[in-house]
Amino acid sequence: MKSTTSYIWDPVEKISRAEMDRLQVERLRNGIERIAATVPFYREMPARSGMASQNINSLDDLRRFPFTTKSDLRDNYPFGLLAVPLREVTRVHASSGTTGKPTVVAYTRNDIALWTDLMARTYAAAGVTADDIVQNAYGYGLFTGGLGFHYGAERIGATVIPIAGGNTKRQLMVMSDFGSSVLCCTPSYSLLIAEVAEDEKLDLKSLPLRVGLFGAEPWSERMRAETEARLNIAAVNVYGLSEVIGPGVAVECPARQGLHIAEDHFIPEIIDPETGEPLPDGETGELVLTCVTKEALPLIRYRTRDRTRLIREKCDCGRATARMDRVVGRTDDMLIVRGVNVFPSQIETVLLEVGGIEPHYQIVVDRGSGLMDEIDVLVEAPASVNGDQEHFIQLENRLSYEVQSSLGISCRVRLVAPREIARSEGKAVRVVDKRDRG
Ligand code: DLL
Repeated sequence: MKSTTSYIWDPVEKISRAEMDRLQVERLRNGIERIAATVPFYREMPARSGMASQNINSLDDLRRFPFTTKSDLRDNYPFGLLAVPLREVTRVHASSGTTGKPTVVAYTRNDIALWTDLMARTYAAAGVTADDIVQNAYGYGLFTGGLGFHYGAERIGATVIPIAGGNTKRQLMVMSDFGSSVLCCTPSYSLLIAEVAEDEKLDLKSLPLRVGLFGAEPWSERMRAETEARLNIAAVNVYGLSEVIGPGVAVECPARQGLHIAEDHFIPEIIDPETGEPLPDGETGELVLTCVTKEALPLIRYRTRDRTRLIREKCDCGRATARMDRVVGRTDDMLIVRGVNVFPSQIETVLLEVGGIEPHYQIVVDRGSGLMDEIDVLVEAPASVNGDQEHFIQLENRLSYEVQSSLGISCRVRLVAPREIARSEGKAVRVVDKRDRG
């Protein structure tokens, strides 16, 4: 792994807990007042919760407000939750949902400036400077990844290559001819880039590439090790979601003890996804975020559906902001197989821990002949094992055993030939659930 020199972009990241609490309460009070005055959906909220903005004196008061969910956004599609007239909106983005219409999000000029600044913080935490050449392979368009990383790179003065995702051979040509030092894309796409580089006999280690800013999908610590080894870079975890702003909500510092949340703009809580009750710091549950400064689409207690935990101990890097642990999955990604909760990330960790495989896998759930749920994990064997039947079977048995022990239910790991699992240029599809399709 190459080293990077991380720095702090905005002094607000270092303010004391007490100062941050004060800032949050003040911003929350103003934010609630503005939202209640401008968004019909939220107008009734203070009355419903018995909580007028003047009475907000501590962060605990936030807990009295109801949650906002993805279906609230869907019900108010496309512009029903805006807190400003449409003529003040300078940009919209959207995230594609699994069900029909996308979720639309909007930004005023100030929101774009804020987002750009948060992305500058992100690059700074990853040690990216004006001397860097940033190859931005996130998708440009309605997805927030492309333009979010683009504006942030310009803000810190780096040279940005807006190459977008896909056309992997061209990515490699540009990387080597332009001398890109930073790669921005999903973690799964970075592995495809590494794979194509191997095919093309391009030695990534001979290139100036030194850091990757990866996010937009869950990835395990093991996957990070794999990525860092294959690309010979430091791989930094970046978190965000369109509804809240896009990438830039939280980023890792070199201490790698969680991702620092931009708490001066987004107030984090962790709740029990079943009961909605707040969980104490350190416990894993669903992350809920409240936007206190955004103008166009400020959401109160938005349920992200991402499972993580909050860490508030002081960090060695000098930032005083709360951190969230790496996302272990989404509450709606959780598979319930024969009554047991199964997280794809759990399977990923076991597979890569056993090792001796390619880091490409897919989890297939189906109803078996007895109508019992069955779970198959397809994982690619490296080319070296492919002809060696004995080794192949041994490895398969070992992987099945380890995954079963970790999940606590029977399941089959099946090794498949190299390249058999579809590659992704954006977010990888890790789970195929065939149970609902008749
Ligand atoms: O994925 C924003 C983004 C772009 C983040 C580029 C980082 C880098 P959406 O398409 O709305 O926005 O998807 C948001 O992706 O709720 C998480 O489930 C997942 N996600 C995002 N970052 C991470 C991460 C963008 N670092 C959803 N680790 C979120 C795990 C992540 N999951």
